[in-house]
Amino acid sequence: MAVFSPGFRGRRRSTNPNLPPGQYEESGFPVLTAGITPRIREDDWRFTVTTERGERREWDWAGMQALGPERITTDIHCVTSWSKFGTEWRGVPVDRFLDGLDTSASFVLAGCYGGYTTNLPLDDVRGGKAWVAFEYDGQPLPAEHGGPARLLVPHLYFWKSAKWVNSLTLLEHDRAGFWEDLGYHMHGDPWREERYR
Ligand SMILES: Nc1nc2c(c(=O)[nH]1)N[C@H]1C(S)=C(S)[C@@H](COP(=O)(O)O)O[C@H]1N2
Ligand SMILES: [Mo]
Repeated sequence: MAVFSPGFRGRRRSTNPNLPPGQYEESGFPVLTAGITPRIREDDWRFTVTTERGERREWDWAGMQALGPERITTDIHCVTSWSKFGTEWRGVPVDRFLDGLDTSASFVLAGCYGGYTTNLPLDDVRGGKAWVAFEYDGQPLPAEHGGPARLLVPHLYFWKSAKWVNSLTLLEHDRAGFWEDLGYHMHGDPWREERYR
């Protein structure tokens, strides 16, 4: 006999080809934060990129906006197994921040107001695959979702999309970020279920 308790949400294998293995479709937008929510005013916001050789660039809010934001519509996938389809964002492609930089780095460590970090292969944030996003659903990005600006890397599990992002450090060798240091995957491709290691 099959027994379902009233609160049980069946996690049947989905027939939706856009749903990675082990994920279910979420209609809300859960907030997942390890620690406090930093409150950063746009006027105080700064974003730096530092190469493996120590070359450093910095943008303020206006400078970031001048780089040419674009609209993004994308699915997102959290390692805790929710996926959300068709989310709408506005943000600056990470490529714009890297343009003309002299680097032979293969990895990047994203840093945030509040101290969170996450590591990614550089190729996963180049080529139009990642953004510094500052609008969600046509509105300024709410603080609990990483406003005023967060990294958006939708093709990887959402823990790679660092909220309140304020730096990218280019690295020759991969270095574990906050969750990666606690056992999460160094890469995090939801289609390969790269959840933990
Ligand atoms: N700075 C910061 N970024 C973060 C986190 C965090 O705790 N701090 N959590 C990560 C995790 S585990 C997830 S699933 C997503 C959640 O984003 P959301 O709260 O907008 O849904 O943010 C990621 N980025
Ligand atoms: Mo997460």
